[in-house]
Amino acid sequence: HVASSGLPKPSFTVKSPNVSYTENEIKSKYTYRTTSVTRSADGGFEATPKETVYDFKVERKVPKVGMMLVGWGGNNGTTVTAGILANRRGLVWDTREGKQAANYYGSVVMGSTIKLGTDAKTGQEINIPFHDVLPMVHPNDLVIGGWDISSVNLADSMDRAAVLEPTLKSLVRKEMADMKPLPSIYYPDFIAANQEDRADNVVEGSKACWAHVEQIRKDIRDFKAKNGLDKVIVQWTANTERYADIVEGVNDTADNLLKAIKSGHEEVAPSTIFAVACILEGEPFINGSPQNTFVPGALQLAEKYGAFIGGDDFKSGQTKMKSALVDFLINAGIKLTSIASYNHLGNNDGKNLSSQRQFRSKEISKSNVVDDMVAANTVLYKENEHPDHTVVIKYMPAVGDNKRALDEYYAEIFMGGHQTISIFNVCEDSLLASPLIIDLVLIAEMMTRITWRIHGPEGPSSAEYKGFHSVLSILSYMLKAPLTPPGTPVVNALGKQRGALTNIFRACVGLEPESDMTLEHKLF
Ligand code: NAI
Ligand code: DG6
Repeated sequence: HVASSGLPKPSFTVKSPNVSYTENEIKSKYTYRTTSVTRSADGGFEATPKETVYDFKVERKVPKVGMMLVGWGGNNGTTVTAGILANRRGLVWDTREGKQAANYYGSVVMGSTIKLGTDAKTGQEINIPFHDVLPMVHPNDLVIGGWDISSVNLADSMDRAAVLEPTLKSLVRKEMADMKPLPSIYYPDFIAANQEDRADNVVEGSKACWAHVEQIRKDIRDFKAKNGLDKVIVQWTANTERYADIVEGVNDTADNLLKAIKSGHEEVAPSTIFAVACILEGEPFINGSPQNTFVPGALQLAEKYGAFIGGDDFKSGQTKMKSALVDFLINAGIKLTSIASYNHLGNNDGKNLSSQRQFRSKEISKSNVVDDMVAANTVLYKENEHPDHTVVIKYMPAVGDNKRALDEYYAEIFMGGHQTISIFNVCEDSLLASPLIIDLVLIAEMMTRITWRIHGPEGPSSAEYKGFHSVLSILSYMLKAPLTPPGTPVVNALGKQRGALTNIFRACVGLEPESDMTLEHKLF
């Protein structure tokens, strides 16, 4: 839908004195209602409803956006690229099950809907595509590029990944063969030694230096200029790195981190070099792997520059299931007592994770994902009580990208009984991760066009609007170990994460959060 102004035509408009549309902006005055709780002298709680009024402003012009992937030649990088090309060209290919058309299944933005409201005549729900709530970029329009330590072109690396059907690959091969990853930053100590034979496309130097930051900044600028882009979102989908040690005077503050890079300190990871380059360049950077790319100094730097960052580690199959199932069990009043999570996979990610230090990064991100749900239920769990939780990953080359995840959830039910849930989940790793890569880009980009200010009783608090906090915790739904602004809670529960995402988008067009009360169907 394109309006006469050339801007995308909204699929709905909000009729409210609090919402206004101009050619370039949607403005809303939104009352955020929360409950403030204090402890009273008798040990009880006192709950006070609280209201804060915000003005939100959304830029309507959809920019031309580039998506640059670090690890472009990997399984995720090649799969998401081929998927976007196939969608852009509306491809249909033969499979042994019949014809298959390109789609964006698995993307919240492209594949799910949001309830807009209730039909005034019939009382039935009206749902609209998530993508239509705000003026978002369409993934078909993304210009794709990136870096890899392997020089193999995208067509050949798509073959190496062994994810897509040959019939689809043949349709995108020509275009992908022309795509060649830029040389990348390679510090061998950070990824598994078994990756060394891929590293034939590297920028000179095997430890941090300022020239590396400059090189990445230049790559981003050149990519923008060459493709006439308004902005670029950079995403780390390269190998999982080991954790960087947090060392006082090295990576604990923004200034120290910059100094450490300049002096060639060995505790700076390639992913942190990319993060710093993006922060200084003012382009959003998202970490799709589990390592601690965002050392305290990098976080501080992002805040200082007001640059958007998000992470860590795509939440695709096993963990997504866990963050939905555990949310259900604990909210059902069932006392989960243990989770045993095992998986084996045979792709290059699995090979890299067969090395202990890289596995440890993944083990951490996979292990903390139920903490918030457990802590919230003070009826079932005492303070500091947790279900047992173990995470095992094994490399099994034969199964390739088709990860097998086996989970056993063991729980205590009524009167000392037990419920055991066993799940066998075949997670086609890169096909589950690719739509998340797209969602992260689209949502992060959208967040660069939303600004806010307080609207007090006397009117707006300032003439200026400002952006959201640099740490985009709104991306949590797609991530296993969501990064949040320092000192703020981490939410892993899938339902809550989706609620935050959809309700913030609704607020930007002046709509109330979706409460699911449906009183209109209960009180008449
Ligand atoms: P992959 O091993 O197929 O691809 C990684 C690519 O990164 C390789 O092509 C490698 O050459 C490249 N690389 C390594 N170090 C680099 C550097 N410093 N700069 C540029 N390129 C570099 O792995 P895959 O399956 O694509 O996964 C990518 C990352 O995403 C891994 O860290 C994985 O743990 C993470 N992840 C994957 C999920 C999935 O479901 N596929 C879900 C959650 C996280
Ligand atoms: C094995 O766990 C390898 C990992 O890289 C995962 O495939 C990836 O992190 C996805 O994990 P999950 O738990 O979201 O399926």
